[in-house]
Amino acid sequence: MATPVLYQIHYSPWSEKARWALAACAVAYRKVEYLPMIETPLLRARLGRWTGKVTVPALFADGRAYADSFAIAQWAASRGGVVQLFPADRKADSEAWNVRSETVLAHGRALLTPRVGGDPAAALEQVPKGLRWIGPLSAPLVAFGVRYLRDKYALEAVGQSERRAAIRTELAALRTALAGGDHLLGTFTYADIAMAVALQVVQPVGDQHLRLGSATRAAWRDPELAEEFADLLGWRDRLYDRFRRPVAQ
Ligand SMILES: N[C@@H](CCC(=O)N[C@@H](CS)C(=O)NCC(=O)O)C(=O)O
Repeated sequence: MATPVLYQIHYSPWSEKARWALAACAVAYRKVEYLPMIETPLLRARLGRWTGKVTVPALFADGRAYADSFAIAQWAASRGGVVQLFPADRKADSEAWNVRSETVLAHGRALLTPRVGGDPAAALEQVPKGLRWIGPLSAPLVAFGVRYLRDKYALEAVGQSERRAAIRTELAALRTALAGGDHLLGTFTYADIAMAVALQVVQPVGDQHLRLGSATRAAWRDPELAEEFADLLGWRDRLYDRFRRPVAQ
């Protein structure tokens, strides 16, 4: 079998959900870092999708494309491995936790994008290393990127306090379901991965697990939510330390 190829954005939580699932199932793959906006036509061509939204992660494996983190995780699980990421009798629960994860991430993206764009140091860190030579053109490029995300994901359609309230609802459900325990479905599963990674938009996990520029790291933290959900951040950190292993490539 040809090596699967994962188009990803290294700092994006959606890509991290896919990478964690692939690693948990010990699937080896090659990563391709995707440049939003600039490489959209390339990704469209590879996916054969000329209309509608295209996003990463996208995995190309077995002659097929899996263009969503959840589909990628399910494909990884179908490859076998020692952990059972999707217990057969908990299908609806796995799906429901992924929906909660997507809700947190979507609202989180809308909260953090203006923080990143509004901080010159964080904005500069968004420019890929290979493009840093553009120097003073970085600021307008990042401002363009923020507008692109604002329009593509309707970031201003809902107010900030409503977004925080929506995140609170999901995280309160997580707290209740965990009830001080380690796992949502009894053992380590994709439900844990989905919710642990969603907490990235509350406060990023440590650099040993996901490297971020220091200004980016600060901008991704939502002080209000981080304080309120410190217990869940502790759960997330423990889960990472125990279960997030890099895959041999
Ligand atoms: N539901 C999708 C969402 C993926 C998503 O929103 N990806 C964003 C990550 S920041 C993306 O591709 N952004 C770059 C772009 O939109 O061009 C998944 O789970 O894979």
